[in-house]
Amino acid sequence: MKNVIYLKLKTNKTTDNESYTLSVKNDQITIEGGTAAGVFYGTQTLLQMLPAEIYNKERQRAAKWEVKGALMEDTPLYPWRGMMLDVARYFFEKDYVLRFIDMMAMYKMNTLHFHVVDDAGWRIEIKKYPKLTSVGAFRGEGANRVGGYYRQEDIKEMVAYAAARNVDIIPEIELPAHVLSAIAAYPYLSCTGEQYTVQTQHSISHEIYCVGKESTFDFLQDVFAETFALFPSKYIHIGGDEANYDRWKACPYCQKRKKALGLKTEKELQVYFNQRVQKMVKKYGKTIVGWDEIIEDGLEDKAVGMIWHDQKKAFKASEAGHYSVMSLTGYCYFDVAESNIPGELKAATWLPPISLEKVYQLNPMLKGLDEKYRPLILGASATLWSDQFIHGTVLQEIPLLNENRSEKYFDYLTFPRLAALAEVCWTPLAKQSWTDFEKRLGSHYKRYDNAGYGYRVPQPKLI
Ligand code: TNX
Repeated sequence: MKNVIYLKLKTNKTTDNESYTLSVKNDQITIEGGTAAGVFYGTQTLLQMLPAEIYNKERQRAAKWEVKGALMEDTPLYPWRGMMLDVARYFFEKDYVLRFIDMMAMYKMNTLHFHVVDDAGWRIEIKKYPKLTSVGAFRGEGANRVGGYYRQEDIKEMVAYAAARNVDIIPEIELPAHVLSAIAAYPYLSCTGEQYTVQTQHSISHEIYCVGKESTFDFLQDVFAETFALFPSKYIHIGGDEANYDRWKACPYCQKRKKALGLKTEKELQVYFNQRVQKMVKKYGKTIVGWDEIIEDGLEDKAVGMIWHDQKKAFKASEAGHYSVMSLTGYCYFDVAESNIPGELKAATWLPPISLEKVYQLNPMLKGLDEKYRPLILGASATLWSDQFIHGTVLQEIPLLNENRSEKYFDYLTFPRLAALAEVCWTPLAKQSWTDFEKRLGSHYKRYDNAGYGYRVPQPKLI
């Protein structure tokens, strides 16, 4: 047949099922993938070869649908190409999440880490614990009350939408810290049992789940059961970061537990907590993912550490046989400003700028890491934290946001840094080139313009 586009599954399957071949001839285009994912990635490449206007629903009809002849074989360098969206601190409506999935799919990113629990908000409906959302999803009083959550139906829609674009959504059910929203809803989950309110300012609450009471584990068991019915991912992110042990130290239940287990430190208690959760979710066939705090000490089964503190954590994780995903604060924190040029839009200010070029310099296979650990390095994941958006301080500073277009600002933080991250995760090292990437940036901007995405044009360097 002439003038057709063939989408095919390879008959002789390769081991890498995300790969594809694409051939463009005079009268026929063929995309062949090891799996549907491979075919999908081939179509994304084809879209990029067409004029940028095709990304715009109104302009696409008038565009000249012409593609240059081509023959290519393409395979991703890493299997985990991710982005984290912090919907807990700033509630992103479902439509933005769907749009964000589109933004990822355009770049063949396949993992959305969904930060749905934090001190400032609990975002997913759990039917057995309705207060998690009726109380935990909202903060502030009267006219200042803000928030929102996703009903289970919304989650199903997002998961299906993502799956159709080969994006796996991994929910993060934070524990034991960053959970004031849950504690405000069900005070018995904390050590003191006192009534708290959902966090309205950014700081990390000292209230954490009580590790001494069995009721904490019963609660988590129920939450996981409902969560797993919604998210088919083989992974569950359990947070594990930044636990302050003040409450455990003063809690008779926690101290009794510590003594009974013969543990010396509260840190060991957290390891015990993680181990119990790991066992709990294993029954559902899930592998735990956590911030690098969780992979430091003896977990029974393999886990995935999201390396954020520093590279040494990845070395430790690898030596212990755990997997690593790079979310390093020096490369992957997209809430951080891109330069220190006066007037630069900023979200998080606790870290030095992360320029586009810096993102491009990330190599998940860290320098000095023994080659034998390569299979344990799964890839990279950038974070879009929203803690600075809690009280509108950043909102007022940034003109884009004054028009109540905060989502555009998140686009601005994401693009084109996401393009750099995608290339770092996908393209063979020998073919990565910053100067070449820079030259191609213009074509990315045209696509953003047409798709209606916000983005930041890198500024000249300050001398
Ligand atoms: C650190 S990275 C955090 C988050 C903040 C972020 C702000 C990590 C595991 N925790 O709670 O939102 O910095 O950049």
